[in-house]
Amino acid sequence: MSSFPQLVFSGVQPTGNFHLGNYLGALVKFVEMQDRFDCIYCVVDLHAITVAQSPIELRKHIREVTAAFIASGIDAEKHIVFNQSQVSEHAELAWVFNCIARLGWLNRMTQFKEKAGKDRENASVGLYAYPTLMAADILIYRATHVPVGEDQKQHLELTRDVAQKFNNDYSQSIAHCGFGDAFFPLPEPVIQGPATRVMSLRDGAKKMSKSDPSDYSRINLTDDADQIAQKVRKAKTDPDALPSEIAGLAGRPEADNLVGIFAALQGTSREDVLREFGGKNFSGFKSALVEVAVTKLAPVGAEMKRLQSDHAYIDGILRRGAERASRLAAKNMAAVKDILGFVR
Ligand code: AQP
Repeated sequence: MSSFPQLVFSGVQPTGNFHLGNYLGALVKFVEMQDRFDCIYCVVDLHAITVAQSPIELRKHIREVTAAFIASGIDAEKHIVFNQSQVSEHAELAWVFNCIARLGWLNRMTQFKEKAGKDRENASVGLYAYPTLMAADILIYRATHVPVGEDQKQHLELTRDVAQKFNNDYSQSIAHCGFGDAFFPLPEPVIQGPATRVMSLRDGAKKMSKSDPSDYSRINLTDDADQIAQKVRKAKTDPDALPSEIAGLAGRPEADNLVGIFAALQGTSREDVLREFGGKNFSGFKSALVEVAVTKLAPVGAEMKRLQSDHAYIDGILRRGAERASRLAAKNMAAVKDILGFVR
């Protein structure tokens, strides 16, 4: 298959309660990858409206996520940071992909089943078609690498299926238009590290999530030192001491989760954490976890709060990023139209 220049794309929804799972599962990797790749990081506001949003809150959350990107260390001069709705080619390519993807593929998506719940008939068409828009977000830039949390793995597989089917269905036209044997790369998910699936602090079987009604289930990036300390101290655990080996975490989801969070925040492995805390009880471990969490997160949260109130600064980043993204997206969309046989 043709080779493609390496390019990173990922997105975060502006749906409020930006939490530790989003930070460790996505943002930390966004920052790491920016030294090695050209990167495009997107605030995916079109995805946010697949469920009801208040316009005032949505505007606030778009700025909040952008501020989180910058406060975490993403360089918006070197890389591209923008919000999805400012680049119309995302929605345009999503329509093309709605005509490529099969109903059977979308029917298998577990995120739709979870989010639609029992009231499936009342879910929006947008929520159902979410994965084809996500495929368009990535493929409109012909991106090759996508850093995400574990929960997005299935959507990434669908993105690869869409790219592969487009390349197959239009192979002759792709060659005729001068793009060799494939127009779209098959993007690689980048799901690595000790915290690819951070769990709720109240229930080790549930993912830490923005929409959990209990604020004690998650650490928000904007929580101050006291709130972080309270949430860690109240986090659910079991009565046993911490094990010295990874195998000892089996069947102990809450302990496993806190060890993973500690390792990710400290930049070490779970093995190292257990080497230090194996045999000790949770109260000492939680105190150490509070210390590392406050040291790591409180400065990011404070900077995020400062930046998000500077609307002119944040909106300027998004506008300039959108101009740069639009140039890339327009070129690729024009090629897709030629491949499909549209007259332009
Ligand atoms: N708990 C998590 N652990 C690790 N990574 C996670 N991500 C989300 N939750 C966790 C990753 O964060 C990135 C941005 O996610 P998103 O904004 O697309 O939202 P989401 O996955 O819908 O986030 P939530 O918290 O799970 O929201 P709700 O409650 O609405 O379902 C993605 O890379 C995601 O993998």
